[in-house]
Amino acid sequence: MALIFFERVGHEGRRPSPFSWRIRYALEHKGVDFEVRPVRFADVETIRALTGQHLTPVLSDGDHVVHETWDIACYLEERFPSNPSLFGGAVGRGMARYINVWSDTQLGSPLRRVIYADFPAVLDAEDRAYFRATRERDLGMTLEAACADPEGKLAAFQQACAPLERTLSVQPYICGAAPAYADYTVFSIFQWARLGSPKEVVAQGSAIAEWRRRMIALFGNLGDRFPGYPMRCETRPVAKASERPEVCFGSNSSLPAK
Ligand SMILES: N[C@@H](CCC(=O)N[C@@H](CS)C(=O)NCC(=O)O)C(=O)O
Repeated sequence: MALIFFERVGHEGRRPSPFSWRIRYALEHKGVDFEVRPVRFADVETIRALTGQHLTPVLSDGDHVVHETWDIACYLEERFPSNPSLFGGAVGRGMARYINVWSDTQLGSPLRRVIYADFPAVLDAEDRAYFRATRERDLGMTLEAACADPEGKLAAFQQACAPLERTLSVQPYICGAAPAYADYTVFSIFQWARLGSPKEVVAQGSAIAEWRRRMIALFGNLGDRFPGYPMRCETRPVAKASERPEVCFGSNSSLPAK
């Protein structure tokens, strides 16, 4: 029986969640078959009924259901020991856990303040009010206030990326010669930025930019499998201003959704 992967789906099939991306890459790395069940925030009762909590992604394997991305990665590693390893042994697993925590706290937190005001546009229309209300409650301010001073917020994020830039300037992947789970975790943060905002957060020509390009291309261009940030029409040539809706909801990704 195939594994079932419950992941957050956004507007027109977009995949906006960084947590889902790291597990998608892990599933491909392991080379296992899986079926996808896309869920919106509004489908929370499906997730609660399965796991007793509200966060996605969730992996279901017959009677066994796992949530929390770190636990899902560990489950995959133990369930498929003969498939390519996500961690490369016990030491690698310990290091990957640290990188997981580092990327969520040290990269994810400053990135929120760069992309959050742009993010509702990639969600299903029914989910936008929920996203805004819960995130503004957590931030204690509006999404727009949290993202004020965009240059300063971007500089703070790029400062947090300094150890990554230094590492990737001397080796192709965080895990060394080939990518593994620590790469997938960190890449998921950059994928969140790339698909959740029109802003470019990576400096052109940087080692991070090259690594991100290699990561997108893995597993048959997995990073581009779903639509990108909706293109703003004002960036396209349009004959008459009166024919120009504010947002086109086209895609800036090269490949159609699957
Ligand atoms: N620590 C969790 C975080 C998962 C998480 O935050 N998931 C988001 C993805 S959109 C979610 O489901 N949020 C639900 C909500 O905010 O109600 C993990 O690694 O799995």
